[in-house]
Amino acid sequence: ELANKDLDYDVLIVGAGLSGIYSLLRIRQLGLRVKVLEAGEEEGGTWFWNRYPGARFDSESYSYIFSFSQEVLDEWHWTEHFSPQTETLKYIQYLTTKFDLKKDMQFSTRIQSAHFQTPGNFWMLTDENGRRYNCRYLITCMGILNQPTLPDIPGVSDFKGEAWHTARWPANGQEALRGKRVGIIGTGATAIQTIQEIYKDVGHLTIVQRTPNWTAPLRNAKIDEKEMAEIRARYPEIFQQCLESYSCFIHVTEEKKTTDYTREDLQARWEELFQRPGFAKVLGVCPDIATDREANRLYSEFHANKIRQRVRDPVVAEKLIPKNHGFGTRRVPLESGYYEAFNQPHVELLDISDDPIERITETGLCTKSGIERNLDVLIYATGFDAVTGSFHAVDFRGVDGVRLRDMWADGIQTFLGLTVKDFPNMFMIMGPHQMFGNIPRSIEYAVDWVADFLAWARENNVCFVNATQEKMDMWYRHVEEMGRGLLANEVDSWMTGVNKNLAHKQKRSLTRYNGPAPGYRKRCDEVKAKGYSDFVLG
Ligand code: NA7
Repeated sequence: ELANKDLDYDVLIVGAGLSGIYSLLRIRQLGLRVKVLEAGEEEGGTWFWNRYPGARFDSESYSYIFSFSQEVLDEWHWTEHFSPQTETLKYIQYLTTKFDLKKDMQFSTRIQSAHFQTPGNFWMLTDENGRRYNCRYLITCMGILNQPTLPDIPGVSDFKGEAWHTARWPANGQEALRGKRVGIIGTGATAIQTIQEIYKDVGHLTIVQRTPNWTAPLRNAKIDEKEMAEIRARYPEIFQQCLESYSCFIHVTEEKKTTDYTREDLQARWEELFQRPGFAKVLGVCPDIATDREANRLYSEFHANKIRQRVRDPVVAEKLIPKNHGFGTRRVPLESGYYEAFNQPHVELLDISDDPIERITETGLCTKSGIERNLDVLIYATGFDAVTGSFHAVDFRGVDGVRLRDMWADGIQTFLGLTVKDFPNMFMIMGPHQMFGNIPRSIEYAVDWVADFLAWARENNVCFVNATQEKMDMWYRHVEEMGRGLLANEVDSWMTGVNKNLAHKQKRSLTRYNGPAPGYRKRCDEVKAKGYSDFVLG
């Protein structure tokens, strides 16, 4: 057994996004020797990398941030109900300065491997320059959407114009688009936010859509000093509401069923929700929208009609209406003028659902049937190798050299979404099968849980913790059971582990915990209350 003092650090944290920042704060409070290793040149994670125009919260700013510090809540002024990326990044930088976090952060350090060492029971990390770091405990804070994927189409590297993925938006990006012939591939959450901004600047925009997405109005607004003071006074109430709700958002879900309403009452109710800002129209409806095909069909039709009312060309409108998945069965992004973009003469919808792109050429793209588009700039809004991608990008090896990639080859296995058997002393913040929903709320809970464990371990002279196969199997069954009946789990998306662009085969697998957040926390609290006896301790 190697003594703690012989190791470089007690705790290493990989990633300086919101998870890494809060982990660092909590671990530091325990008086442990800790360091954050971050691939980017600065802190911010998701909000550092995703700088495309229009990037912003879809959740109310004041509910989608940290609650742990009263001082921060008192000091910080959100200027918009749905914070743009620039403001969120400023908030993160303000936290880093306020708590003097940079002295324990090392940037431009991309971890390539993490190997658990026996004997000695410690982690050895190696960065891409070959530098090594060892520690007793490893906390992964790598984010759920941090490995951008390009489309698996021949010729991606042939294109001679400028091209980039939205998560790698260049500093001069918006300038480079001005007056140009631009193509954007993808119509997911990122694309929708991007399109509604860039169409105003470009000469011509071709929007390449393989699958339309449901989306609904965000209804953002500024927050002045007076309103911010009111919000500050309501913080306890806001966080309490988040704590009690299914996925930690402030919107209150109906208790009734869709069929409890008459058609007229339903329309009036939906119309009222539609006018509200944020996720009210996703989370404020009767919960059977998520499970009952007929309820979902009715609500989808309500939204389809909204699209028909906004898009002038009826042929384009029909193409923008999803036919193969219902409202809310994929993550519903919120928009501000997305549909109106399609009413502009210089904006074209290229529907490739029946006519896929055959290749990217030197000058643009070409579909199977021979449709060609010449482009100056090509934007890939093609999503991420989500949730497990950040783990696959690192060579994780546990006890006896077992690879995490192999462990998850037939489906994700974790205990509580926080630990994996044979990857001892490793904790995942926002790992797979963890509660996502309102991510900052989930981060705070997960980090507190891990910090509590570390404090307990020190008091009890424990320096080895390993999950068991039995508990992982139990958790897997529980995750599956919680996801049963949800229409979302029948649909291909990053929530169901589907990304057709990946070179490696990935089995379809639920990536997140689908049950209610209070239930998730109860289970994790119970493990703690039992003195962590579900784990092998040493
Ligand atoms: P998403 O939601 O995964 O969307 C990716 C989009 O790119 C989606 O419309 C895809 O179509 C499209 N795509 C991907 N590959 C291709 C190829 N090869 N050809 C054509 N179209 C393609 O990623 P986002 O970045 O928008 O959002 C991710 C999350 O970030 C989001 O849920 C928010 O929580 C924040 P498909 O639907 O696969 O047919």
